[in-house]
Amino acid sequence: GACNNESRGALIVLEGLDRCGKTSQSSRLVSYLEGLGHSAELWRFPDRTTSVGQMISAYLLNQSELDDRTIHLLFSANRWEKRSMMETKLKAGTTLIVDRYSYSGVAFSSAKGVDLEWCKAPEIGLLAPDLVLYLDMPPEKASERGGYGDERYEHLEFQKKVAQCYQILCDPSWKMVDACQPIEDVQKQLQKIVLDNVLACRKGKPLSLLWS
Ligand code: Z5A
Repeated sequence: GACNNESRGALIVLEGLDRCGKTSQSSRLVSYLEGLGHSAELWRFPDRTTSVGQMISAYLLNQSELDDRTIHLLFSANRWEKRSMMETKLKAGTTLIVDRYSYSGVAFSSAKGVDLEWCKAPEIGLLAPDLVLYLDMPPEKASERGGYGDERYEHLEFQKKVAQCYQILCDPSWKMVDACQPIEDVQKQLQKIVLDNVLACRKGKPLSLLWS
């Protein structure tokens, strides 16, 4: 109802290449918001704790092989299985800081050559983020950071393709932040953008749906 909507939380998504700092920045943002007295939670996709998430995790760890479209739909299903909880939390006033979302889904699958519109289709009807923060970093730099592990997509050549797909996907509403800066400088820039957005959502900005 109107009353709930007036105090809803914000749906804030962090996107970017592997190693750009999403995880570090997301957890700092949650602490920052909690420090200001806002209710906030850290979410991440894939959520490897569900049964769908365990299939995704095995695939990423190269423990299973799946057709490109099959794994794409599993990543999407992993968001769908969390959708109602997401809406409940937002309407109860909790801001969700989400480490990767539908944009990762589309960028990574289309980087393999799967048609972009086909990739977007199963995401239609999920909650649209109020804010997308893109941690911008050249793939070469990201690959130097802490080194890649053994997961499936952690290769420079593939990350370059993913970066190109993100460029196709991004729209003018995305906030691009230079992720090559020191961790505290990136955090300061994110904090200001995030706080403005949280306050706008509290004032009654309506929730909307992907893909619009
Ligand atoms: N994927 C998909 O295909 N489809 C989908 O729908 C979704 C995902 C949702 C798993 O994601 C893979 O799934 C991912 C996309 C695909 N594959 N790839 N690549 P994940 O979330 O589990 O993995 P990740 O996103 O690649 O996480 P990550 O490697 O942990 O990266 P990060 O979270 O962006 O970075 P970080 O852990 O915060 O930082 C990395 C290191 O850099 C660490 O040592 C930090 O201390 C350091 N760091 C961070 N910031 C800085 C700054 N500013 N300066 C210096 N050093 C820094």
